[in-house]
Amino acid sequence: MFRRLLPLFALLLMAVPATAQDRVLNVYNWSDYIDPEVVARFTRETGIRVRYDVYDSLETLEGRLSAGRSGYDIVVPTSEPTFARLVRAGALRPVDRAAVPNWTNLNPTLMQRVATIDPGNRHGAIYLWGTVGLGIRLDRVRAALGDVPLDNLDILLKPENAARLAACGIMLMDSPTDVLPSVLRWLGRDPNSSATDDMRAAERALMAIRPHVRAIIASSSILDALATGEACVALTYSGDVIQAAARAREAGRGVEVGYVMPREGAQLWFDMMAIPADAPNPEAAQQFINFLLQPDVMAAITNQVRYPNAVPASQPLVNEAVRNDPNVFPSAEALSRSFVAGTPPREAVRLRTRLWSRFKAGR
Ligand code: N2P
Repeated sequence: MFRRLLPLFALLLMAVPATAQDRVLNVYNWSDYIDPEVVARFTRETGIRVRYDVYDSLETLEGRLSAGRSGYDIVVPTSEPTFARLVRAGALRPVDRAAVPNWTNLNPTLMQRVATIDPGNRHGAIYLWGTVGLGIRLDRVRAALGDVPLDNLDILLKPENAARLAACGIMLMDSPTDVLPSVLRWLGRDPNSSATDDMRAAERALMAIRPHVRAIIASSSILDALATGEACVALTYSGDVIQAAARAREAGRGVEVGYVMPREGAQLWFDMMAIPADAPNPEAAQQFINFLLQPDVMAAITNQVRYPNAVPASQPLVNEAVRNDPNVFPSAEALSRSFVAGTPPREAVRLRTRLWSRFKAGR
């Protein structure tokens, strides 16, 4: 009897997926940075379950990854500084292009830009990109500041403006990595400088507005505060502001949010899909990257989170309102004034972190 059943057992074993772990993909991505339906579709099509965790600053991501053994299969660091550091440290696994045929959908010009820190684009593909700027409550800022141009960081960084807007609610995302370059640029200095003199100037500028700042908080909380109207002026990521504006409109409570891409030159960033060297399930990670690089999938993501992607064939599938929004897709002219942050050396990072602690503490 047992003998006769053996072949049946063998068949049953073959039908069951190799191991439970093979069927789970561990993703660590930014908050509010994907269309949840896309993740559900990946599971439907592949049978791979997705465990999805989020972070909302590069500092948090780096802290989590620097310990090693994060257990993640997919991470989404910004090209500089985080992705660059991970590549240099050998902490990422080269992507097997044969397993990612949709790689050819990527915009070669954009990929060329990130090849400077990842020669040959071996370790990552651009997921989404965007700028750093201000989310503002248009009517309130207009009322407080009068008829001044609302297209640059003077709104936030000129102490007399900050004083007028204090009651209305000023916030900054809690990330020296993604805030200091814009402050330096506004000061007319090199956004990537670590020179003592430049650091002092940035600290003076931040300290001068500190009494007027209501909160220095995670970018995800800034998104919420903009959507509810609790923040009147907030320095954060472009698409987060545009998502907040949409949420505010839907809520119908008269909160009107606009995005300001700094005229003096906005910080431009690229977020990379990458696989940690010790990922438990690199095959599933590659399947996920390949899945995301489909034009219709990327269009769904851009439509949901209001960040541009790097798959040109997705463009016709992006909603017209999103496609024509110059805050989502900056003009060539705005891009020509933008800058990309670099990768400061370790000692400079320490200086910046200390500066930031003093700024947060207000002394
Ligand atoms: C999404 C944050 C955008 C990523 N909430 C910034 N690189």
